[in-house]
Amino acid sequence: MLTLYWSPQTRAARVVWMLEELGEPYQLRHVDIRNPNASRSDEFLQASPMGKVPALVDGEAKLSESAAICLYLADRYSNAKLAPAPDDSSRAPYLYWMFFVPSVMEPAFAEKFGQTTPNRQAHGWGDFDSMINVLRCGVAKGRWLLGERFTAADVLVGSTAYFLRTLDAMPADTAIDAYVDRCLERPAYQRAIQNDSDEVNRRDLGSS
Ligand SMILES: N[C@@H](CCC(=O)N[C@@H](CS)C(=O)NCC(=O)O)C(=O)O
Repeated sequence: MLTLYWSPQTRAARVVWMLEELGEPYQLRHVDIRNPNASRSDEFLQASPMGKVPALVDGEAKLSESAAICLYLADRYSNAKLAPAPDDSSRAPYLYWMFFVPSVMEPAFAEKFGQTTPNRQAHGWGDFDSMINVLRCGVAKGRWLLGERFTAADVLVGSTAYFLRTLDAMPADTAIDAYVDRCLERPAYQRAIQNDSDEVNRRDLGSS
């Protein structure tokens, strides 16, 4: 059984969506990240040396970083067809979007809302407005980032865009709004969002 180290209302929600899309059985292990003095299990820290959620344990495989986890799961559980095969040319845009979230979306967002000075040429993520423009073009091409095919890249990009929307940090944009709405229509995403709020209310899971 897959184990996801998780905390409510965090980036772990992305991986819950991914797991729901896969349809593989999994269990959540709560990590009390809001209490720095709470103990952390050895297994959690082996999977997540930074002590952050999400972290995944799948037998001998242990890893953290939400993008790495989604890449791992899509390849490891390939029956769900959430990743193009290495010899498929659409693997190239797939990888681009998988890396776009941690390499561009996240730092551009942190820069803008941390009110630090943008430097489009020097910073690897460009700046927030450039990031939004690239995202707008990417989601305007088809139903999903790779056209008709939904992949793990949509889990990462869609959940991050939705997160920005919930913070009122996403500029109004017809194409991005419609894309996020399409993501929200997916039953797996609805289950993941529901689970997150159920667990917020219950808080009865085992701790790390
Ligand atoms: N780059 C990481 C970021 C993970 C992250 O920052 N997680 C936050 C919650 S959203 C966390 O665990 N914070 C607690 C801490 O740093 O102690 C990823 O994408 O998984």
